[in-house]
Amino acid sequence: MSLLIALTWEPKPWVERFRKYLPDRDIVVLGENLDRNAVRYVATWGPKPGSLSGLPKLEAIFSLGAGVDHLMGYPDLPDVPIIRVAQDNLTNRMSEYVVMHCLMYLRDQRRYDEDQRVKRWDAERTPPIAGDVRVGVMGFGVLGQDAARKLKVMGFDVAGWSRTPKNVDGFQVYSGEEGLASFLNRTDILVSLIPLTSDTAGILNRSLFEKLARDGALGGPVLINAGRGRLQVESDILSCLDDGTLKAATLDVFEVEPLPQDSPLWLHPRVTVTPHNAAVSEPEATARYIAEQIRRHEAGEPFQNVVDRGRGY
Ligand code: NDP
Ligand code: OXD
Repeated sequence: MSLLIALTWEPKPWVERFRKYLPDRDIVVLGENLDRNAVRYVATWGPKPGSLSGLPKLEAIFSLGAGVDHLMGYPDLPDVPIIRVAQDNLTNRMSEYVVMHCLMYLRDQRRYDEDQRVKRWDAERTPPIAGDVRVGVMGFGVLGQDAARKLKVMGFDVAGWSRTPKNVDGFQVYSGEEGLASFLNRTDILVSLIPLTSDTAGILNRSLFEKLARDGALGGPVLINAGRGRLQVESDILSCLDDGTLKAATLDVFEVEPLPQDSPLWLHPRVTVTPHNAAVSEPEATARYIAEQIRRHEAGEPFQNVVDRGRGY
């Protein structure tokens, strides 16, 4: 029985790691001589249309990332459980990214970078402390809650927003449409960690930015989007930066990736661009996690982190 790797990335590191953690299985890559009847599991990211069909013994599909929007619109998606990545290696990377960018805004680091470039010694400014800054984490799941806990250790005043109501020790969690305006109204730094679904596409738009707090210690609201690019309306981000509705933005994800060369986001003085690598799926940790899910399944235990197809995440 085999595990099929269906990827748009270089498969070699994945093949090596899956062979290490599943030594008794055939690890096959799509495109190689493939016995479709032998495939029991698929590990995939952005599979080409048709590549997941005609696998009669398939028992599960593993997304190689935390997000599954790359699978949700997939034609003829086999009716087997879809399991997403939720493990510490990826979660810690995301929290590092979120905490770092919140601290950069707190301490106005981009401005000091510029001062250094022009050899300007400006010791007059006193930045706020973290406790003066309200961070709103939009999407209070695995990644959002871990980032929130680590932001709180730094002293930030953190709240969350999720689809359904939840009690999370130490945090005020707003939920649903009815909680959104109050959540935004108390937010100086908006951190987006929600999945891309039919409900969330385009949610990061002018109308939402206009509801962010205008009385904060940073002198204007800031957006950090490390969720998905199609959550954001880039023309709205640009116009909101121009008219002061937003003070700055850190974007790891974009409507079109790689970010096109002619995008004004690249050179905008108040935009920080990173190449969708806030939290990469590292092959070693991800293969270990998937091997453990297969072990659980074959021992009669339930898979963990199964995607709800109805919700789309
Ligand atoms: P989870 O499923 O654990 O959490 C998702 C959260 O979003 C939940 O709190 C959920 O609410 C909330 N949510 C979903 N839909 C809505 C909605 N319509 N309104 C309000 N809240 C909503 O996912 P993860 O935390 O593991 O990952 C989040 C996303 O991060 C991924 O889907 C992916 O897109 C992105 N990501 C980006 C990476 C990068 O490198 N840039 C790396 C990894 C992930 P509820 O709790 O009620 O279900
Ligand atoms: C993910 C990602 O969803 O890397 O894991 O974007």
